[in-house]
Amino acid sequence: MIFKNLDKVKYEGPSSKNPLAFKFYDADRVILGKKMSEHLPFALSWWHTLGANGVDMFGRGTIDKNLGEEANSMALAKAKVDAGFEIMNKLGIKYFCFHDVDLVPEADDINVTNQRLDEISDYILSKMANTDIKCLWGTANMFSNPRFMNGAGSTNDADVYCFAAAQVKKALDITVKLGGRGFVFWGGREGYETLLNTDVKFELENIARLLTLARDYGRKIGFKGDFYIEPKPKEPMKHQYDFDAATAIGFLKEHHLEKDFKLNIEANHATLAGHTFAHDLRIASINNMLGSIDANQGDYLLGWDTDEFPFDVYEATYCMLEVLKNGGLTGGFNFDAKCRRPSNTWEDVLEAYILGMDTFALGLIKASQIIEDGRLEKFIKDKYSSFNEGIGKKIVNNEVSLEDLADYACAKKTVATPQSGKQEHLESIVNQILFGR
Ligand code: XUL
Ligand code: CO
Repeated sequence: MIFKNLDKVKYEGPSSKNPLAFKFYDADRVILGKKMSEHLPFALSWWHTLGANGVDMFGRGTIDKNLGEEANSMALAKAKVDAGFEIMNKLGIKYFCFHDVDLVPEADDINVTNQRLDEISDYILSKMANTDIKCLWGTANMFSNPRFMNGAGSTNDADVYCFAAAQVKKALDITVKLGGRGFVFWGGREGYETLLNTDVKFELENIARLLTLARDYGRKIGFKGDFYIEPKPKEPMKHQYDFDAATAIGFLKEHHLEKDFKLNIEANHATLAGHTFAHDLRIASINNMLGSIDANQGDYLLGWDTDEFPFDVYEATYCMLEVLKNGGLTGGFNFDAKCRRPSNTWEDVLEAYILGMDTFALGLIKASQIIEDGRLEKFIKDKYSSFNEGIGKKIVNNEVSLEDLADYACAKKTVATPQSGKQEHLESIVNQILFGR
């Protein structure tokens, strides 16, 4: 056990000074007719929480996460399961997400890795049996092993393509075995550095083939959940094919995958693409493809994926506004986030989760207040009201030709500038709701 003296992290309210208590996340509190815990199906990320040890390009790890076991051993893999379930139980987190090779050490022979995956998934199932903890999603790591240096679905090497397929097959088997809600494809190596050595059209078609084969296999073995693409514009590659939500949606529609696939939107990926987090959520949502969220945040001064635990309440509020308007998520909120390198204790990990969960609880509370207040929604509705009658109504009903519109404009001779966009007025309402109550 990691936290011997801690039973459960409890809700103590905004004035509590206990670092190991929730200040805002009150699982049973009802917001807009649903419990907070139902609005916010939080998930633990196996890789950051049980794997990441603070290593960066310039230095070794700062926290020992070997839990008293030998590195790269099955004993450590099992100890991680115990630690993961302890952390989830203590925080009241009901879901977890994993890559295949987060769960077990990868062997040279893929058959040995697969046996290890069978063994560890049996162990995870036995742990799940005594709890209400479930799997949010699984994925195949097709970016760490050197064989994927030229891509996985986009590789030039047909044998490597088969290894990608074998990993996807096994990761799907394990995800289905653990009852996962979803299955993620994050194309970390699906991209390129230079056109001088790349056939972009061929690579995109081969990626689509792999996704189609995965979809067909998943449905064949009874996977009922959603497949997800997780867009990211760059890092590790210079150009990544799943640049952002709009690009991934276009790709999925082109290859007739939009019924089986949704998107897993990550905050820090959206901002790397030059968007706000809320923008990518909105684009996914209006296409009925907002499936799940990787809840983290980036740093405005750094141009890479810092995967910080979210503390920005504005961002969380705008995120939850999109989620509420979307009618919730079929997936959940996975903290694809890690502690800063100098935060090098298990207690820091626990506090980081408390921070993230409290931030999203605040986001939910404030987004629900914005909806109940109604001023923002009314403003937007009124803004487009010229399309409710007259020529506007005819336009949205597709009853007019371009000549009709030109005749209308010429008959009017001139037009006044439209009404004010009132951005500052609206921002002031948001601040009033965030801080005035
Ligand atoms: C990488 C990233 C991944 C995916 C799953 O930036 O976000 O951890 O979430 O492969
Ligand atoms: Co992610």
